[in-house]
Amino acid sequence: MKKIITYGTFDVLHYGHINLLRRAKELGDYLIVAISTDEFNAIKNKKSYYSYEERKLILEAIKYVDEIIPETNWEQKVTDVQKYEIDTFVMGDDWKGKFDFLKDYCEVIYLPRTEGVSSTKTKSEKLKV
Ligand code: C2G
Repeated sequence: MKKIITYGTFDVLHYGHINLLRRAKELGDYLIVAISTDEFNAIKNKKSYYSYEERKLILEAIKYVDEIIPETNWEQKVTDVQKYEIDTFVMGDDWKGKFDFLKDYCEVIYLPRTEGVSSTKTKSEKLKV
């Protein structure tokens, strides 16, 4: 069984996130998503509209997602890859190169981001229709 992992806040879920999750799942058989906790978001200087528990509840409903774990720090990726026997680490290419150190432990793939959508944009723009 080919296991994939990806990390993120996944706030105000949108089709950019869904494209990422679908493509990540297509790379293997089992997708683990490490969702940033509210405390780690503070470390990332990122605020989220939904709490960790709410973001987890939403992601659990996505058919591409097989398991959810908390992301509590920047350092956990190597141990996660070993602990969960991950074959492939996937992130959007806004992170291109940032996690290449994981290449010693698993395949590292950066996927093109979906243009034109972001949680920040969704939260700030006026309603269109
Ligand atoms: N994403 C995307 N297209 C968008 C927006 C986001 O492909 N229009 C991808 C991002 O590249 C990322 C994932 O969706 O791979 C989750 O995005 P965020 O919740 O913004 O994740 P981020 O805050 O970048 O956290 O340790 C890694 C960090 O936790 C990543």
